[in-house]
Amino acid sequence: MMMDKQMVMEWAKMLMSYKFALDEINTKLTILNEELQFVHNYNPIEHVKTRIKSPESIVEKLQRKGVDVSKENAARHIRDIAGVRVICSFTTDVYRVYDMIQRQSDVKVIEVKDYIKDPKPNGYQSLHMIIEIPIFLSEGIEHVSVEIQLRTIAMDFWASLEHKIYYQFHDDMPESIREQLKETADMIGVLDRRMLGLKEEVQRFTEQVEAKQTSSLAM
Ligand code: 0O2
Repeated sequence: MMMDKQMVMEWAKMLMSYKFALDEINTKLTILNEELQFVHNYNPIEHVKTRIKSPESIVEKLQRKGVDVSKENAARHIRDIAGVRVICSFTTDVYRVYDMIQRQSDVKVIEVKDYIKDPKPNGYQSLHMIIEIPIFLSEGIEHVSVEIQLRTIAMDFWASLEHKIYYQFHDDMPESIREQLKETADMIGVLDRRMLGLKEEVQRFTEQVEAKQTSSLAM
């Protein structure tokens, strides 16, 4: 599709709004992480990645959906133009961060897909939320949608490898590779549960030691 100068300007302006929405989400996540670090000496977020979909992949996705290519249709039909990936250590952190985001009064949750509770048939696990947030521009408020993917480090490891393999084969993935990906995804689930169990055991141990120290000080 050829874009004239006016269209290029309009698309650039639209993408700028999505960039501002990502900036807002990034700030929200940084505040939560820093506050939790300060108050509880614990940060649930390992790291955050953001990306804006390129105009080429927006056009490709619109065409795949059989929708006319326009700025308005992009905003209406593609809800992951702005994407945020939040990587946490444990599944409990994933739900904790999810809960803290959805409770913020300027965040409107449009849709939630829990692929941790119900993984995709290929084994993919992540918690997806589509939200809408207001951004305050010179001429007024714009409500912008953002896709937030929350997952553990282990889930992220699996998903990045699977993504690369998928792009190599698309729908012609050899059955043995498909099976191994599913098996490794199941192993990721087991690993995440073991790591969480370990973390909880360490926590109980630390609490017991602290309780002993407090009672011996009181004597
Ligand atoms: P990219 O290149 O990461 O942006 P929709 O976006 O609503 O039209 P869908 O499939 O209903 O499509 O949405 P869903 O299930 O919420 O998935 C959206 C995004 O999640 C994908 O974006 C991927 O980033 C990720 N995802 C979903 N399924 C898989 C999977 O099986 N493996 C991996 N590695 N990632 C997955 P895009 O636009 O497809 O890709």
